[in-house]
Amino acid sequence: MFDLNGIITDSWAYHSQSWRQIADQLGIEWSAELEEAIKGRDRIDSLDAILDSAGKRGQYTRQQKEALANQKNDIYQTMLDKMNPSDILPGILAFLDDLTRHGYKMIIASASANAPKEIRKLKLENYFPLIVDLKTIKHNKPAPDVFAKAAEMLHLPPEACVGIDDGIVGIKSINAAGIVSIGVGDPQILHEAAINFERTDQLTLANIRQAWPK
Ligand code: B16
Ligand code: MG
Repeated sequence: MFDLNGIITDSWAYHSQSWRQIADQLGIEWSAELEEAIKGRDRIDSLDAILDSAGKRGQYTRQQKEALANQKNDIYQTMLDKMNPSDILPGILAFLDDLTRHGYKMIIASASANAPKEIRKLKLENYFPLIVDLKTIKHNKPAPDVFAKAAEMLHLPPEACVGIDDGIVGIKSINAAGIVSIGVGDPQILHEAAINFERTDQLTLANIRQAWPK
């Protein structure tokens, strides 16, 4: 089970740039902590985290927040138009090919409503005919719903699955679903992951087998 942004492609950088523009517009200072806090969170939760960082959540009505979230998505969609297969992160295609050769089932478990469009842009539909539809779940990451739904769609029990994510909220979601978690990124930040790699090109079956929790 694959998270999308930060694992398959680097569109996390686009998300972060888009939110930064909104934060600037609202006069809210950007920080590394804020960036980490919103990584992998859905759109409204991300906006709430940005407003909370400046104690401003109460100053905005639901309609105003929806307008800001839509504005962020418009900025993001413009960046997305340029996305193409060269945006796939290092080692991912080789890993997907290896998993396919070994008969593993694969699915996208992303918090992003833009996931189907991104998979088409990256030309990865053949690997990922299955993408969790966010309309079918109640709570986004860090709740277990996205990964639990992914297991259901694969017709597998959670303990037969492995989830890969670059965000702490994603790792929490995988763990809460009873699935073995692989974090890709800073091991101090992703310390709740069962297995950790710093970069996507370290994602290989051999490395995973070697790091498998005893
Ligand atoms: P959208 P992932 C997440 O995708 C991103 O990491 C996060 O930054 C973004 O806010 C969220 O999707 C929602 O995205 O605004 O496109 O619906 O990492 O779960 O693949
Ligand atoms: Mg991610």
